[in-house]
Amino acid sequence: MKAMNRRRFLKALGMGVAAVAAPRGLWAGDAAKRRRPNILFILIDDMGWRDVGFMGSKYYDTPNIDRLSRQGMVFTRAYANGPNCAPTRACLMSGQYTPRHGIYTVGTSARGSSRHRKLIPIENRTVLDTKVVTVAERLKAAGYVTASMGKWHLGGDEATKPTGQGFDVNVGGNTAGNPSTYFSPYRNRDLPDGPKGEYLTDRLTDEALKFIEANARPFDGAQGRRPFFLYLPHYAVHTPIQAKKEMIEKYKAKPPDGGQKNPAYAAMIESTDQGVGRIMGKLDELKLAADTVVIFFSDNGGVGGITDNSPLRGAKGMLYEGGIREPMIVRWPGKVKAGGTCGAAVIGIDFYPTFLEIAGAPRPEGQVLDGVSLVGLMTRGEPLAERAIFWHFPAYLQGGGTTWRTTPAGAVQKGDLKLIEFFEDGRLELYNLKDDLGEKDNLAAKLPEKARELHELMKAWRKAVNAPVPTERNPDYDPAAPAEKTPKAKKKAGRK
Ligand SMILES: [Ca+2]
Repeated sequence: MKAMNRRRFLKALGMGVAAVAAPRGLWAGDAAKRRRPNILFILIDDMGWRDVGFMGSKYYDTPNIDRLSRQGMVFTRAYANGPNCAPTRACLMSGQYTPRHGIYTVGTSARGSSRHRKLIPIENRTVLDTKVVTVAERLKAAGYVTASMGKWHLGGDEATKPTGQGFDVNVGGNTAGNPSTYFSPYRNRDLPDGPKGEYLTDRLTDEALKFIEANARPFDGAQGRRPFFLYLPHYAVHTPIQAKKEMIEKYKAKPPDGGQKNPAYAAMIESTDQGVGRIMGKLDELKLAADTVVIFFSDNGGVGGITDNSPLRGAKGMLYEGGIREPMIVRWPGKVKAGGTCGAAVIGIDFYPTFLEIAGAPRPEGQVLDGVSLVGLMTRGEPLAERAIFWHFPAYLQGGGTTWRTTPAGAVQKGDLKLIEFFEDGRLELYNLKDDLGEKDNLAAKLPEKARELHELMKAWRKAVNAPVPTERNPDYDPAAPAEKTPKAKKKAGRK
């Protein structure tokens, strides 16, 4: 892909170079165009599916996010494109599955001890190519004011930071996958320090409030109004687990909810929740709530050992549901049913075409978008066309109390069924998520035809998107090598 011209590449795949579509239905005409809503995309880092009150946590207090969930629609089957940070973000920004941009994981794909790796993993990219037309670039071209506030994780030089990839404003985003510290001084070259001891989550909220105020322009006739796209990828609730002291004390006194019992992590969630509350309050105060689509989402599953994703199996770093299923809310007053729930399978790459439709913006010329717009589903309850969704993770991730969180793997989900293929030995696991949300009962041997059908589907998809599967044996591999020591593995796992 790197060495090949993009157009030729797409053409070779028969995926076509889409014609530039005219702005779509919602906002045809100048008057209507002035009513295009703002888009506020709140992305939490490492927040698990059940790490919020509205998804059933009895330990974490999230009254503001819970209120947002009642004012909007909750998606119960929303997926991240990756089981960890960078791939999910690259997919959100590009609208493309991981094999198209090559960001499969965080850092190197060869993590953990080489003696334990049977295969040479596929090389990973860590920077989103500037040739990719990001969703921010499309929205900016369509007249939106764009800002990214928080973690970027897709590049750190001038060309590849948010300001090089379509954002007018960047607060704190670069290559960093986590803050050095949550308390000022931050040691972040893209975020001027605040007063000593200022808390990062509060600071990002303050910056978001300032941006919203500065861009709260009224409808102004012929000039039109410039709506905003505010991408708010909080560093929270990623490690280091650091929170405000007084809030930690509150959770120390609270009974745990299963494996949800870490007071400092709970306090990080509560600070994030307070931020959401303050921002919603600002939208109300400025009378912008009706003109702002708010999306709440997370980038991967909750971290094993820090939180508890049950009833889902697994955690961050795995293709089991606990690694990829996310809490998700869409609030759009008057358009999306308040208090609604949607069980359709949706995934990160769907946001790009969704935002374009909301903005009436054309799709990028010559760039495949792998997702589908959710506007019809959200606003009119129109079911999505039947489709399969895919994950491709040809990399190793160590840690989590065992040697591996995952070895190289791929997954496909269609209807109620999900198939995972582990590339080291070709092992297949088939689950029926409707009957077995916890992925306890591997049906691959019981339903071989179904397993085969999904496997063929996944192989055809891999061919179509040119997804490389690792096959080369690793000469360092030693089946007799002792397992990694758990404490070290855990420490490493927590870092990314
Ligand atoms: Ca993450």
